[in-house]
Amino acid sequence: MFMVLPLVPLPVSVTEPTGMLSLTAATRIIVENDADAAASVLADVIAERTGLRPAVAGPGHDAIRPGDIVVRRTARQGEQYTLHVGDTARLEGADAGLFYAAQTLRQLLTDDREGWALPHVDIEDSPRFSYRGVMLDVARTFFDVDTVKAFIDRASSLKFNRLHLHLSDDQGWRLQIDSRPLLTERGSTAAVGDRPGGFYTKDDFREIVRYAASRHMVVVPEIDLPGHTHAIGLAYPELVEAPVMNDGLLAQAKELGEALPAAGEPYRGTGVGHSSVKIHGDATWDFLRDVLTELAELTPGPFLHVGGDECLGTAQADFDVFIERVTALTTELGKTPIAWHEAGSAQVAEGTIGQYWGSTTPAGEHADHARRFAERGGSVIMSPSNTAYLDMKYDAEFPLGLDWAALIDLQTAYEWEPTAIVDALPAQAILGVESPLWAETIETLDDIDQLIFPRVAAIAEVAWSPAATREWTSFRERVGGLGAVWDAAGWAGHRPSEIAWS
Ligand code: TNX
Repeated sequence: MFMVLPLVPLPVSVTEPTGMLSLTAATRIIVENDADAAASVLADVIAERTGLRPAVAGPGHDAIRPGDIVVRRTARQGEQYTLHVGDTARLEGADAGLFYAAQTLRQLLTDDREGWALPHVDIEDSPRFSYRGVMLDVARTFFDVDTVKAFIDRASSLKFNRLHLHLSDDQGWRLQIDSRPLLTERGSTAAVGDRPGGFYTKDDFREIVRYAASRHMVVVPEIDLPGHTHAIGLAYPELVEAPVMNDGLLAQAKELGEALPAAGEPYRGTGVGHSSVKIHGDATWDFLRDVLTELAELTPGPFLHVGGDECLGTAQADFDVFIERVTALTTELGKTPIAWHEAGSAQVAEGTIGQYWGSTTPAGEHADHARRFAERGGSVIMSPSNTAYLDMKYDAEFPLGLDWAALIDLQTAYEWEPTAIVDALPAQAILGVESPLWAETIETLDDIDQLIFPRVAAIAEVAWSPAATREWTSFRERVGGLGAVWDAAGWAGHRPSEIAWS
């Protein structure tokens, strides 16, 4: 008689519901052992969905009563949690685990004829992969701090724990750097088309980092190098090569119907691969040391992403020299470098993480490049562009998005297995999964929602849930039940008609 519980990502174990716990005006949240942060998240999500705001009772509270929700911080490690719902509800875990328990409870809230309730269940849960990322391209479109926070809210509700920010590209440089003030003064003014430019001050960036941390997301900042660097040239022309022109790039410009990038002028097109910093110049390396030092200081998380993609006019030997040196520099600054998989052609610094963005059927040298990171003691994040790219269209008619990698409907976003893409890459060398949202075709938070919902939920399950339990027919029922959760949060997005939405 019970509906399928709309839990996404599917927890490791969930018992069959046996009864209901009613939520009433008397429902309290009891906080034990400094679980205040999770308790307040829980109060917020319950109020958002039900209109009932439970009182929060801390140390010295009176006896626990039936109907209370107990949030208890335990010595358990990391992201695992348990959630019991019977006469009372009980959430247990460390800080991140409790946050995830609250997100799971949010999905369990149900409005039956008698009012709001939670089904009696026992849930034990922990993630499959430690790296569960989403990426936002703030270079092609500059998204303000509030929009980034909104993106964090959406991703963290599905238990993503990494926020990769693509902070620089040909169209714009988006982060204040004190030692190189012209980067933002001259390099941040443009974006794609007639969109406004913009950049984050250091305080803006710290605020994003703080907010992300409060939702258990680690910020992974990316400075894309050595290509995607036209905006650097607006500020410091001596550091960059003249725009590259070859047959491939000419054909690309023709297909896009766009003008070619011109030295010293902002680039507002969507082409890729024309630009590079001067790989052998000392001035370039002084610049990179200064920029990456400031970025490392601003970034509490362990990762710095140094790009490495689509250097279509750069000689292989020069590219390899650059990657070897920039990953070594990043390591020297105390951070773990991440680079797009092309960087696997080079002797990356030991421990460098590769981000694979090829197809689920690797072409050319893509698989070799991905394996290289594991051979060098690193690991790989899987972002296959034909299943995990949130900027691809759902279908040919969809008004937003690109289609160069694939059309990605919800089932396509769901039915892929991160360990089955690159042959002979050991399963333990797969650090996790990331879903990038490139911003050539999107301008607003509503556009973001259109492309991420519901596919981001499919990716969340790929990243979190045990492989053996993943099943499309189960997912499609459960995700449909999330429509009401997203509506209550004000997250619109796309609701494909093949799903029965609540
Ligand atoms: C490829 S995938 C890019 C980006 C574009 C994206 C658009 C990758 C590492 N680079 O420069 O924005 O396609 O889908």
